[in-house]
Amino acid sequence: MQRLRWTTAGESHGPALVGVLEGMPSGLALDVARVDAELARRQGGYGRSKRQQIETDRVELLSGTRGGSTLGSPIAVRLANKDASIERQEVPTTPRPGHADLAGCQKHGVRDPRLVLERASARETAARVALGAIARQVLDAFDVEIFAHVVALGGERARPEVVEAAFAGEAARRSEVRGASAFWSLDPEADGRFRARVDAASDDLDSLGGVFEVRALGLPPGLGGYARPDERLTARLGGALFSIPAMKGVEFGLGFESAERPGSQVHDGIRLAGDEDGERRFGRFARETNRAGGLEGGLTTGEPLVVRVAMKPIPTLRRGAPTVDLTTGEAVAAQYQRSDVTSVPAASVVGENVVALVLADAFLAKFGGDHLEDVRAAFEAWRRRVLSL
Ligand code: EPS
Repeated sequence: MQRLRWTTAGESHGPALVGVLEGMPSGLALDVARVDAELARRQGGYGRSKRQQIETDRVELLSGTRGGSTLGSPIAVRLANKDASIERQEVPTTPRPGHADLAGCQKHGVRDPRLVLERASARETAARVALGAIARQVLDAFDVEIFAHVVALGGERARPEVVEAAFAGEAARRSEVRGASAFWSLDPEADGRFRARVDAASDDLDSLGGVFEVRALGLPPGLGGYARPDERLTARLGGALFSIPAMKGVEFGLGFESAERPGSQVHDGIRLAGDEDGERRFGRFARETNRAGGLEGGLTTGEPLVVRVAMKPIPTLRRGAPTVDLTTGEAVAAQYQRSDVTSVPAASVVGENVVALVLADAFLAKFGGDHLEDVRAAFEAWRRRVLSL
């Protein structure tokens, strides 16, 4: 059962983006600076376009709070576009391969891709980040950490042992390492290689994709559901991640590699854990490994959620991609105004916050109540019962 509902509206060069989040409990003291920090991270990363120098995304809360705390009513947010030039934008008659331009024009029977691209633009993801950064504050109250980082860019990869070491360490430290990275990665050495790839692609008037990973630590087991197909967290997270523009692949844990191994090398052995495993395991059962990426049967296992997402290169190419002019039928190069060389770092921030929306929803579906204290009481009651099993 879904507890949270969210929607966004707004065009890339319209007056503003807006978002609405319904179903949050009352009594949650909202940290607005935390929302703005996520918006700033989304605007960052090496290889982004000049648009990000124009915008300073800040959330304006329109409803759902009083005195800084949630009321339990719908939370509406607004993000002003400084580049609100929608009426002055020229009509681009050359649809970009890889963008929604052509299929969108065919869908509506129009020859002006601007009627499509204004909404298909990934600018919309700013509103989703704002909603996710609000929703995740419920999970903050239960010490759930959701952390995304870039693991590959333009064919270069972060070193897995460096990434694992960062996750074995303190949360504050990994946040610091990522904060110092121009790519929101955990591997400073890889950043040098990423930068070289972006510079080369920029010189070639080209664009680059990559892979980011989202992990969620401290989730209780049993979130999600198996009774109805649409409760399965694997499906819900996959759907949410694929709803971010330009995402081409999502894998949990071992992902595609699990199709190549025998079962004995895929499934995570169950063991009884000692008390030293501490609070984060919520129970005595633990796993030898986490190849499943924290999900079995559409439910969280209590191990970290690990999901990787592949992003294709941005379709707007400075060199111009082959296309056809919609008005003349002439073979031409798609026009270029401005674009990112890569936005994988930004996409990782979007991924982190849409995962937060889905996980906050799953958490509230299990433990939800009207007030945050009701959520806490339900959670504690469940924890006492399950811990004593
Ligand atoms: C984006 C703002 C847009 C695009 C980008 C995302 O800015 P503009 O079109 O004004 O330069 O750069 O859009 C896309 C990647 C896309 O797919 O359309 C932003 O704020 O993220």
